[in-house]
Amino acid sequence: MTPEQSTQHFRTCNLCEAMCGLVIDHKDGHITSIKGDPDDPFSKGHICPKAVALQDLHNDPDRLKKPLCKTVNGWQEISWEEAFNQVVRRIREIQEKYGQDAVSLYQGNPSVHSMGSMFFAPSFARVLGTKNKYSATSIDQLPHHWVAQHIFGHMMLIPIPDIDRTDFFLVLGANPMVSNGGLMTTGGFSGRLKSLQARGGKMVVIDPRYSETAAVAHKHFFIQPGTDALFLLEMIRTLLMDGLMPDPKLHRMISGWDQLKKIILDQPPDLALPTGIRIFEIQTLARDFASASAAVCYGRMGVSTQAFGSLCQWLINVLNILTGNLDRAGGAMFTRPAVDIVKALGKNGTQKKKNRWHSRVRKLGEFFGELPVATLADEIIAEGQGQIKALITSAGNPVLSTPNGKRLSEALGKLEYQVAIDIYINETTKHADIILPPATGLETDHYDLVFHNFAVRNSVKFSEALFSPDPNARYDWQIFKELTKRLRKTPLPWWKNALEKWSTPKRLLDLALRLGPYGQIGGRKLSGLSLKKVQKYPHGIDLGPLEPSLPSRLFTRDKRIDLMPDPMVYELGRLKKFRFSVRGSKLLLIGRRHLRSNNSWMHNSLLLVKGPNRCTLLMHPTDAQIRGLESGKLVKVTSGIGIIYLPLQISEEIMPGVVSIPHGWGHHEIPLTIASEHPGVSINDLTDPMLLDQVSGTVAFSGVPVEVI
Ligand SMILES: Nc1nc2c(c(=O)[nH]1)N[C@H]1C(S)=C(S)[C@@H](COP(=O)(O)OP(=O)(O)OC[C@H]3O[C@@H](n4cnc5c(=O)[nH]c(N)nc54)[C@H](O)[C@@H]3O)O[C@H]1N2
Ligand SMILES: Nc1nc2c(c(=O)[nH]1)N[C@H]1C(S)=C(S)[C@@H](COP(=O)(O)OP(=O)(O)OC[C@H]3O[C@@H](n4cnc5c(=O)[nH]c(N)nc54)[C@H](O)[C@@H]3O)O[C@H]1N2
Ligand code: SF4
Ligand SMILES: [Mo]
Repeated sequence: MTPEQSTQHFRTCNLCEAMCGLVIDHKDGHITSIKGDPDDPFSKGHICPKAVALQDLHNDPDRLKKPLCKTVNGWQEISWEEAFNQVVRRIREIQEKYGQDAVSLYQGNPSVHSMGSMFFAPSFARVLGTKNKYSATSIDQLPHHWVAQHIFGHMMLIPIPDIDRTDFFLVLGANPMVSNGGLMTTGGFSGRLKSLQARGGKMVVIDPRYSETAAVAHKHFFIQPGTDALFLLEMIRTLLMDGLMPDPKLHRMISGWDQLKKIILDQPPDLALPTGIRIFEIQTLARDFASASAAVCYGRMGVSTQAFGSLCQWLINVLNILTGNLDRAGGAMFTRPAVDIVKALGKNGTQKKKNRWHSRVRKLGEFFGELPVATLADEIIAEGQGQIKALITSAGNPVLSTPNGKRLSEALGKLEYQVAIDIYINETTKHADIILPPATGLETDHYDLVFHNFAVRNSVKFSEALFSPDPNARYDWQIFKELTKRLRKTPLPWWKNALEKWSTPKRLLDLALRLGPYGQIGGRKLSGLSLKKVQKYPHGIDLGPLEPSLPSRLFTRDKRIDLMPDPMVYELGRLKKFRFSVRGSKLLLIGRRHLRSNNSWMHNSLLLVKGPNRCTLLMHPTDAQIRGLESGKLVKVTSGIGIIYLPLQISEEIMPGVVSIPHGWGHHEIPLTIASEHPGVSINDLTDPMLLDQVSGTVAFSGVPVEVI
């Protein structure tokens, strides 16, 4: 295609954490192709099918463009002015009648992929002033934050695997060949893995399923769901028995070593039996890991969202630290992004006083102002002082994404008022009284404020909006800004008012880049970064590999890494009891992600849902045979929470005793044309809100006991 016929647009895909660069050809407002951008220095041409579906999202006739209000005659379009007036009036009424905390807020995953939401939602949350704040964090990466806060002193100081330089990549409970990495922004995991293998490096995968990542690994071990802490403890115990001492450079930077050594050496030698992996295999793996010239252990959803999520993430860090692999090339390293959230948050990323408040019903502790979403339904249902009467969801679908979603769906019916800031009428937003739909996707300027902080290489890129939104549309940030202004009780001082008027995502980003570590104001170089400068590089700018940064980057008071936080002692005790718990005849349920799904919300694209039904129960042939079950037939799956029916898929890729169902399905009674033709069922009608990683309050999705007939 010649340039006269078509125009090219370069941007970063905002759908998952991978930050892939895209080349979009378009003509007269129509997209003619979406491909990976080979000139993007970070992702080097990588793309997945979801990015191609960005055009379906853009053109989707079911996507909302104007505020909708629920009336006795069904949904009716209203003006933004009416919508803002209504929301502000109702929120005020409810807070005046029942108190500030009666209004709750839930922020979902796409919030973090939106620069506008990242800049403007926090002020909105502040004016709401509610203690009932929830997000997808407590069904996802919360254990990483918990551990980062406790050992490095800052909840965002999370080390990232330097996969471009490692020789030994040990992966627990992650499937980056499909997910493209979580808290490891890779922009093309498969290419990076090929380079790792080409230089003689190894990847070893620990997973109850022979996943797409296991299939390309040097070695894969099946593990009993929820037993990773025992596996990690045995790795560390082996190395300590061998006389491993912390690297001298790191020794000066750690505290708690003696206590850690004692507690781990006190563990019994048959500790790891429940994992199902032979102990000598774990010991060999530990020695291989420790003797590699650079090694890194990495664990994601499968180890975070289990009953010992924080313990696992702590042990992963301990293993990396003790083997000298923290803060060195090829190990686990901290990033130096152009907008550095760790620095920007500063002391606000450090919570001195823990659990400043608790949830009313289950007494679960807050963490950085948020309560665990596993208890949102309880807070809506249980009557009494402090009960939630109104809910605002923004970019979230908790009915499909949180445990016992069915109960939450029923609870939403009890609310006096529900607002959804969302682009679709879906399983959660259909219960709302009003929906405020933002302009999104290709209509937005994009900068990954969060994911550059978790990327395997430092880089910077800004993407302009490709299409202008409908003239009447509002962006998320405009919605938040307007609601914040109208809800504020006391007027701002003149200068704050002026600042608020001046602020737009672009202006704030420019300021953040200038103040950042490569910036014109804060940086070393006078010719440093500003938005204008970044805009001159539509493919992005490479800022180099990750660099050692300790101890200066630590936020602990004594500038040491706290190897042995107190709650972990308690968790080790709890783990001991768990080892002896009897599992009985139940199967253990785990999840699974597919390349053509994006949590719950991209199933209205035909490109992504066509082909055989993916929402199946995966079961090992032996388990199917024992139960007399046949592939393709509907089976009944029962947990302590609920019952669902779905087709059976028999495969040796899942270990005996374990079954798997993908999440994000269950599109019933919603007006999304394509999604409702491919409904599937929701795994979260089986998962249990009472099963938590107790220290952080994160949901244990992995290892839910179920029966199948
Ligand atoms: N059983 C089980 N449950 C899980 C998981 C699992 O592995 N197993 N994974 C968990 C994880 S990791 C996550 S992150 C959560 C996700 O859980 P949620 O964040 O609650 O849900 P999503 O499916 O991401 O839904 C995103 C919503 O945002 C809307 N949206 C999309 N773009 C925009 C936008 O630009 N602005 C606004 N305002 N809205 C937008 C979509 O329409 C959709 O309603 O699910 C979790 N749930
Ligand atoms: N295509 C696609 N990509 C995505 C998403 C998506 O929905 N679709 N979602 C994005 C989001 S929000 C996130 S948070 C990331 C998540 O990224 P990942 O964590 O890489 O994704 P998962 O597929 O959930 O991987 C979890 C793995 O853990 C295994 N597992 C389950 N239980 C256990 C256990 O007890 N122990 C061990 N060792 N393993 C276990 C599962 O079999 C699975 O292979 O992916 C992101 N990328
Ligand atoms: S891997 Fe993620 S960022 Fe890359 S193209 Fe796919 S959805 Fe977009
Ligand atoms: Mo996630």
